[in-house]
Amino acid sequence: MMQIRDQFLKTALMTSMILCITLESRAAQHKTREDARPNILFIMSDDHAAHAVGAYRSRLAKLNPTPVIDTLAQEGILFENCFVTNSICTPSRACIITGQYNHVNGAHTLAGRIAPENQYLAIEMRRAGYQTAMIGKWHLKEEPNFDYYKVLPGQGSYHDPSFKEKTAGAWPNNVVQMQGHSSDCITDSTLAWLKDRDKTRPFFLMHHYKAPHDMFTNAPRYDVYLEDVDIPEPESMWRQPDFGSIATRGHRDECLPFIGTSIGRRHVFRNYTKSYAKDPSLSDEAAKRLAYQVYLKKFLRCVKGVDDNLGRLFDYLKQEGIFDETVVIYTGDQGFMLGEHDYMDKRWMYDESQRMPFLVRYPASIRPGQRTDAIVENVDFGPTMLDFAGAATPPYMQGRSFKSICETGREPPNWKQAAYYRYWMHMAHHWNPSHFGIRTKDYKLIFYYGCDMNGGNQTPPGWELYDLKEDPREVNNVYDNPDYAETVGRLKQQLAQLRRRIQDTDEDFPEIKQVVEAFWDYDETAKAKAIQISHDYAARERSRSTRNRTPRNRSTRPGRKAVILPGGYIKTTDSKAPLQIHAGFPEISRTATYRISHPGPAGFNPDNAYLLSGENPPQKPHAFHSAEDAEQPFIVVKLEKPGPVRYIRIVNRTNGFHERAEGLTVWVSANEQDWRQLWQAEKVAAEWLVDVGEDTVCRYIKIGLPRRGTLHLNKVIVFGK
Ligand SMILES: [Ca+2]
Repeated sequence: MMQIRDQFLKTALMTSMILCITLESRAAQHKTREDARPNILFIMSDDHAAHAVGAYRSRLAKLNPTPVIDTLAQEGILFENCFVTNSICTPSRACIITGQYNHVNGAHTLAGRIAPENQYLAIEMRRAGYQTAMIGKWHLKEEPNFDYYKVLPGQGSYHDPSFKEKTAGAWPNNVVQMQGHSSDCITDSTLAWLKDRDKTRPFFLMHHYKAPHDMFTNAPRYDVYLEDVDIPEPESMWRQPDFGSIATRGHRDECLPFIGTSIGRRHVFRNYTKSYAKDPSLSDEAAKRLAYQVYLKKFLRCVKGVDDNLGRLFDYLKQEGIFDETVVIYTGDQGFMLGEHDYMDKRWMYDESQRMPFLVRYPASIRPGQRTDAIVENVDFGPTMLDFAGAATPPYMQGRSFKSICETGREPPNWKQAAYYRYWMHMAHHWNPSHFGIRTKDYKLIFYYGCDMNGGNQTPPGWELYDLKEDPREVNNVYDNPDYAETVGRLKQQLAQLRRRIQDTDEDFPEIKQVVEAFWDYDETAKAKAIQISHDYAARERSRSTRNRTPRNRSTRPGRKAVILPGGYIKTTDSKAPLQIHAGFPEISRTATYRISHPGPAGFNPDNAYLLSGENPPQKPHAFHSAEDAEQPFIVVKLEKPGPVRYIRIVNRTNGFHERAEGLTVWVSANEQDWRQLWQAEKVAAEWLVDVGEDTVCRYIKIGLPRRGTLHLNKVIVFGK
């Protein structure tokens, strides 16, 4: 018995000793591994296209725009084929933080948002033992799920920006203000956080600039940068005989004036001569040249501010001795057209807009001076950074780590040979039709299905194929060339498979699905239908442009400057348009004034003054754009005197953009203090008629704009007595 007990004790002792040793060695191992893990610094700017990074050797490289960023390529690896899956801000950021494509993470458009519990990359990094921080432009609308954050609200301001800071109270009222240019302020904020961080643990830091997003404002020290320099022009701004298709040009080019924001005067509504080359005596060619020069210089001055600030940031990391212990990544949230094809802005699947700059420096495992043509997508960023942190890719992420490509320059077995692309915001803002497509190393196949999410506002569906080896500038669409028939067939098949694999099959968008199916094979019937859609679209837009240009309209617009009265009320622009009548009640809002809760460049421009006037807003198809991130956006209409109000007509733009009406509400008040809610929109519509009912005497009418998403109000008309 004693022997057995001794044996038991001995065994127990041995077991616990082994256990102790195991635990100890695990702890030691863990400590060593944790200490050895690199910091991860993910730097992203906004709209900084790869061809505006010197290391990408484009026509702009000779200007030496980014000497600091270029050192990452000299000392690390540069990705030549890194692609965004949806070339616009919020959707790209959503892909990065979730590791999922937009049809899965739900952020199809600028209105998208990612809830804290879905900010997987930050969550997984924290789980892996990293301290996490997000500083700068965020644009995912919900509170960042990081240990520390200091983020711009929405797009943020270039000058004296405010931020929401984790340590300054509860979201969303935790606002702090800084003085100076946003690129300087964001860098200062990151340096402050770095100095203050827990130095016993590795960090994962997302450092995001607002620059060089448009509505450019550079820091004053860059005012003279490139002043006397002639910025090289892209050849395709002038010459590209076989570029595009019926989808982007219309049948026999009839839609050229109505698709894609232009540099020159091509696009009747949206072109940059209107901002930067207004002199009507300039020839078309001179106006285009001038607008291009002005635009590019403004853009590059903001780029320079980013690059210089990164010099400051890298110097700090070197001083602290952690530059070599940090995986430093530089990227932009998407690419950007800089005059190529006479286009400006992102959204397109053409290379300049689809390609993201992507450079990584980590001398411990990445050899200097490498370049790779491996195809990687923004959904792969999260898995790659987690891999550097020693963490596995969670199963719900659709991307895959390319850490081994960074380290070896070679693609692992079964690495992707194609990138998927999809743009949803049909004809919004910059007049780009919705499309999807596939990009391999050799070819690009684009399908413009051309409708909004409800199948509306159709533009002509069409296909484009570019042979990238023969035609890297994408100026010869060879879709209809019989020599490429086999390639077209193969790529279509590959595209369909890819869509199935990543589950982008439009089950939630039956109207789109119908259009896709009808125009997939693009036989003679489909072609004829596309021509008819082209005629219809061109006629629609031609009539709109003629309306906007008639001398009658001009003469009835005496002043383009809105008059702002005390209390922030805006006097509407005078109008000679006849007053409207509804059900026997005349329009009584023409003499009213109004105020908006978020005045400023983003929420207010002189066009808004037409909201109550009976005139159509010039140039822009909407009078009021509810800021997508505003906390409480609303408009108050103040009638000239109190009186019975019977109907309110609210006109929405509904220009095909997937608008939302969730939260659109109308209240009335006699004194601007006690509000009575009258009505709430159930769904998006071109316009709403609110039946106020009888016996409603009021002076103030408040229209609360959607809290989620955006809505473009064109007009508010109040009928009463
Ligand atoms: Ca962007």
